[in-house]
Amino acid sequence: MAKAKIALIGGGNIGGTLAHLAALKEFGDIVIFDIVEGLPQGKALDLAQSGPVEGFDGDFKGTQDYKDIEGADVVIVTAGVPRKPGMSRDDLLGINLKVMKAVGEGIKTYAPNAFVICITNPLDVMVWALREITGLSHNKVVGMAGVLDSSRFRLFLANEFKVSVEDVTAFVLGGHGDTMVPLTRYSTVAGIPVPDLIEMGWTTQENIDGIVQRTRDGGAEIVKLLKTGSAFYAPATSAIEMADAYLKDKKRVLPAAAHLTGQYGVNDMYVGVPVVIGAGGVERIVEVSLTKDEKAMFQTSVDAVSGLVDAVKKIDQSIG
Ligand code: A3D
Repeated sequence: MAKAKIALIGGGNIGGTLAHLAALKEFGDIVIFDIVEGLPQGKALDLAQSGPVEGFDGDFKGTQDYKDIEGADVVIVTAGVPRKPGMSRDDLLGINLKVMKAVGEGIKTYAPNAFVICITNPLDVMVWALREITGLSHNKVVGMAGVLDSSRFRLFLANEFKVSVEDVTAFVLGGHGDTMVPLTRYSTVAGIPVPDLIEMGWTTQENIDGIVQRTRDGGAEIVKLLKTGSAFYAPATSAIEMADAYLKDKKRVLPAAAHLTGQYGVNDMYVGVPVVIGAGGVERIVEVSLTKDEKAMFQTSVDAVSGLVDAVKKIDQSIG
């Protein structure tokens, strides 16, 4: 059976970590594309040299030529610029849009059958633009943010309850930004919803409000500490979970920035919602009922994404 081919567009902090994780999981052959000469080649060679110790085989290639991504089964896009302290994700719009144009053309030409996972910020609008540029079907282009945001939420809840992160599930809706909507009602410890845990005296509403806010600010907290870039371990592992669901047709239910066609009252936009990921890409959108307050928070988040989509259409009239 032919091995799968994974193309990583962008070989920086997240791209390098993605390559390492994909190799350890033996996903298949790995191509790292980056515009900085030598960088992807160096990382690919270094990675190949860890194979004999770890026991993985495969082809690892660094490149500046899109032809090398030809026939990729999965493409994960991190190309672009990350945030510096004081910057919002939206400040990256203009510069990363130009990057998406180049990347999108490359994917359209050489990997039109791939499952494409976008990580570049500002996420919800970049994945929308990337889909427009590639012309791929909407179910094959998805954005990674929800797995990361809910992983942060799970960690903070596990710490609060002093239980294993494995027993905490969390639910995050909306755009990847300060307006994201962590939903406590659908977040649980071993199936017990957070509001019940408050009633049981495990925590207080005040502590949960603090955790929700910390989740919303999760990326900024790390940018402030690192000073020269943004989070990369957790973002990479989150995208790998999505790629794994696709490659193994696992039908995982994961939060992701997916293209909505009326669900949650949203049309032709990418916003974070629960989806089912399997061999068909995004196979289903899971639409849960929301309370009036949750709907209002979700709408604020959708409006923020919609404003960025309009800005993109203004910057580049060939998109959208
Ligand atoms: P970084 O380490 O700077 O890597 C980005 C790489 O992209 C660099 O090696 C660049 O040389 C390369 N690059 C720039 N332009 C191009 C191009 N036209 N074609 C190919 N490669 C190019 O950043 P990073 O890996 O830390 O972050 C990458 C992106 O992910 C940024 O936009 C971050 O804001 C974003 N990010 C998103 C999340 C989400 O949860 C959505 C989390 C963390 C970071």
